[in-house]
Amino acid sequence: MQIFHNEQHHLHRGRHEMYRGRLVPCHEVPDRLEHVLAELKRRPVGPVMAPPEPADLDAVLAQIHSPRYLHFIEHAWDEWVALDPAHAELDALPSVWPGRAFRTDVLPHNFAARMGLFSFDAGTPLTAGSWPAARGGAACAVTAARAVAAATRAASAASAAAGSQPASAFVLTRPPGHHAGPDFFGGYCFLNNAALAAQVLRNAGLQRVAVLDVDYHHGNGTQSIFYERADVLTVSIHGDPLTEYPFFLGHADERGAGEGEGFNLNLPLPRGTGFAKWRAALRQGVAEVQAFGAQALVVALGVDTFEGDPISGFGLKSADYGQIGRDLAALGLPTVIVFEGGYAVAEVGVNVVNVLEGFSAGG
Ligand code: OKP
Ligand code: ZN
Repeated sequence: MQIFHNEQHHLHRGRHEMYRGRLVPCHEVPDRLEHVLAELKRRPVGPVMAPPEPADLDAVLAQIHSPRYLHFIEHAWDEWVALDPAHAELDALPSVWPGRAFRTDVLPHNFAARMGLFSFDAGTPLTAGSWPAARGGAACAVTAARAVAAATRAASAASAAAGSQPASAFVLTRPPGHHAGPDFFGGYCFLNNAALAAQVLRNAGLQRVAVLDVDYHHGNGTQSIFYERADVLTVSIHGDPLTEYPFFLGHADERGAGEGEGFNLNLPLPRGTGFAKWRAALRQGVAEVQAFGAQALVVALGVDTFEGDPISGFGLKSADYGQIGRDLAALGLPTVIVFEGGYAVAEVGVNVVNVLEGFSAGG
């Protein structure tokens, strides 16, 4: 398995997120990724590379995100500092949003208004390095998907030796991506890395691509991006939005719309769910991917399903992650695994590499 490491990740370093009336330190910290890197040094599962940015990255970003969103997010930090030089020492956080019955077609001139227009929570600070960090992650996702597609083409041209494993790659990046939608940031996410990987696999000629999201939180951004498309199946296993973030999407009755009808599956589980019930949901998700006839798989891999996660509510143990890797490998598909959540910082490396090791051993 090739590993694509976003070396710009540390440029995104949020100070605070709004929580219950206070600004509290961010959970989504650079150390999360450093723990994965350290564990990959102890237990290498493949070469770690830091790829250059693809020349056509902007064109790929434009396939997933709207032009006015991309323009805003690229220039937001400079606008924020231009408002007041003192802002250089502060994070930008939204505080006003267009609720129901407001207009979203008119682009306000006011900066705070545009922060709200393009976001859905006050937990996602925009900092000096948010754009280069998110862009570096997108570059890794695009490059990883292209590497998997190229290896898949090469293997099918050589009519793949029996027993050889399908191509796979891991995108080691932060900030995460699965909450970022066509034109909004939130849930610590700015650019949707998993959606970009899926789109690149489609661009490379793989006809049906599945995104399987195993992060604790519903992948609302990915769902929204592909909700009306039949060529990308989206499946998410997550804490029930009745009680869990992001609250306003992720219910079982959301099955897709228009041409995408039947191509979204949500598997919400109650807070407190342990591995046996969680794995039963994974089996259901895997069966859906098989029934869809996926030719490639993108896994949105959050390890915030861990029992020790400070902001989540499932009970998975470190040893369970190896089994998840084996269950995913059993699909036998070309696969791009994208790092999402996981906030028990010291255990994030072990849990992620357990998945990758299980994946490499399984199949
Ligand atoms: C990101 B990922 C809002 C804070 C709520 C946000 C959780 C984002 C999780 N003030 N927490 O899916 O791991
Ligand atoms: Zn999460």
